[in-house]
Amino acid sequence: SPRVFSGVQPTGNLHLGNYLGAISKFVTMQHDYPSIFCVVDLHAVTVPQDPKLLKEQTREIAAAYVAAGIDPAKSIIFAQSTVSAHAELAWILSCQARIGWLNRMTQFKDKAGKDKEKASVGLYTYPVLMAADILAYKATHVPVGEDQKQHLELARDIAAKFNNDMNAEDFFPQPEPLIQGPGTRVMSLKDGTAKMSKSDPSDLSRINLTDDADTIAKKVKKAKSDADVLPSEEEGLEARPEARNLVGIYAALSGVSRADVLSEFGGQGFGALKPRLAELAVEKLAPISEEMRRLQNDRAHLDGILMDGAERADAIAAPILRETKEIMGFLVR
Ligand code: AQP
Repeated sequence: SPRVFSGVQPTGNLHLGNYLGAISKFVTMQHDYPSIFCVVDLHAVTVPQDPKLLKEQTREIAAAYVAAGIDPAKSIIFAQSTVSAHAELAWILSCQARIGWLNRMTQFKDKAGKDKEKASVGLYTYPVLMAADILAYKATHVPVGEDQKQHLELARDIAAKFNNDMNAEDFFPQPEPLIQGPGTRVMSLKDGTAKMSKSDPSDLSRINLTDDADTIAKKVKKAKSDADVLPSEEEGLEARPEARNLVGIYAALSGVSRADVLSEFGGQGFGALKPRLAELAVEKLAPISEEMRRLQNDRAHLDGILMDGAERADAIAAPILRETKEIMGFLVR
């Protein structure tokens, strides 16, 4: 039976890319499928985190989920480390995944830096934990940004290898990535060839979900663009990464395609697009950031959502883990 699973890391600086590529999709998908949305704190610690901040950042993602419109009574919201099946299944699946497969993962290459020998083992096996996150619930649909496509393919390979090698036909389903629309790869506002990212040192490179209206307007105004007018056809954006990005953001925020945006703004310059984009971004994001602030002041309420979610998540994952252990030949308790 269909089930949605996805997650966001509690690493601070939650931004427009995370919203358009992931969280906004969660909000719409929860109406069509039983859904599980995780705050992936085990993934966050693959690079050093300040323990004092991690709890707050975990609550921040939970607040963003709820503020964006995920209904915690309907969908499950919880923190990854509170359900032990993730870590346990990750070990079992790490014995299925091949070193050669992991060596091809581009995110590791990007995040490990120059001296790969100094990266944590966790950063290297990150995609195996991600496969465990999904397969622990036998999730079938995984809404993610474009950057996670390769990891999803790996999860599919791991599931297939487990089913095949353990003679457990169709035990794990093939999880399907859902990567659709103009918001699946939002680029930096300062460089149209770099992904908008939490770790970019320049705050002007991204719109944070916690930015107020003035800050959002300022960042859009200062966003890199070019001197040309906008084309009337999408092909005209091909060699213009900044223009393509701003048009894409406008399209994603208003729920239309790039072509639709160009049919409105083609022939006009950024002087016309940018103020409208700023208005739209404020209109969509300001209510979310306001609600996030309100929720973050009510820690007991947020923790209640996360603990209730953990129980409901565990109730789904525990029997699947147990069956996995039986397939492996482990004695089960
Ligand atoms: N720029 C983006 N455009 C569209 N989707 C994006 N996502 C991330 N960046 C963009 C999607 O957001 C979800 C959660 O991401 P994550 O918390 O796992 O972190 P990440 O992908 O590592 O995010 P960042 O912001 O890019 O962080 P750093 O700076 O650490 O690399 C995922 O579905 C992701 O695809």
